Amino acid sequence: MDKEELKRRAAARALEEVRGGMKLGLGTGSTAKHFVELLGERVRLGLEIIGVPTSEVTRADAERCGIRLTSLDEIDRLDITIDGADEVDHHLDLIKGGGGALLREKIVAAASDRMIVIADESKLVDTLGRFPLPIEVIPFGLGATRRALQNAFTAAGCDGELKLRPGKDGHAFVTDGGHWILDAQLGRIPDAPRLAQLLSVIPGVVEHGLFVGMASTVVLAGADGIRTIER
Ligand code: ABF
Repeated sequence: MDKEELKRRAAARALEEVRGGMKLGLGTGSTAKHFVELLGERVRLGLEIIGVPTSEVTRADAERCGIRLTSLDEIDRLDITIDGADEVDHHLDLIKGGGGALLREKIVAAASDRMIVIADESKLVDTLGRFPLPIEVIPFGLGATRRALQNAFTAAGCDGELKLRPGKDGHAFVTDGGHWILDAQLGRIPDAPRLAQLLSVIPGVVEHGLFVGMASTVVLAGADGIRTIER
């Protein structure tokens, strides 16, 4: 089956959890985009919800779909965030940020009572790390930040190259927050919670793409049907 169809099915399953009056975090990426489109169809049929987008791309998509939007300055908590992922392991820990929106995605997910991750089944892995781990950094002092990151990798039992994510015109990719992204090619992250802790305390690291203990449900769509894993 076509991968886009699988992503749309996972999105449709997550939509079943949405009720009128809910406040929703709206994820970023191609799978989350399917969710926003399906949600927009329900909104046009009268469903009343309000959303907080996790990126400027999602903001534009949601507005186009007629979804009412707000911000975390206007409301305290969200009922559910629905978002994609680059990798999911069996503990429901995630690598996110391939789309460059990890900072807002993590802020929105942390403000949500539940986080539902939607993906096609190819995203499920035994051990995180084959997908390069995105790390959002401040441009100032990049060399020092890189060295601190390498020390953190060693302390967490992994090793790998750091590549500055390229953007357009030969410049660095710039996130919605005005930062850069280093992609860490680790291959294997034996202890994701430990690495997450070590990365979080490095000055110069704004946020990293390890989402540990945040997802409450993962909806995986495969050729044989949909599988839901709950925390
Ligand atoms: C966002 O989109 C990101 O955190 C993740 O990088 C990406 C997944 O994209 P897709 O759904 O297109 O595979 O959720």
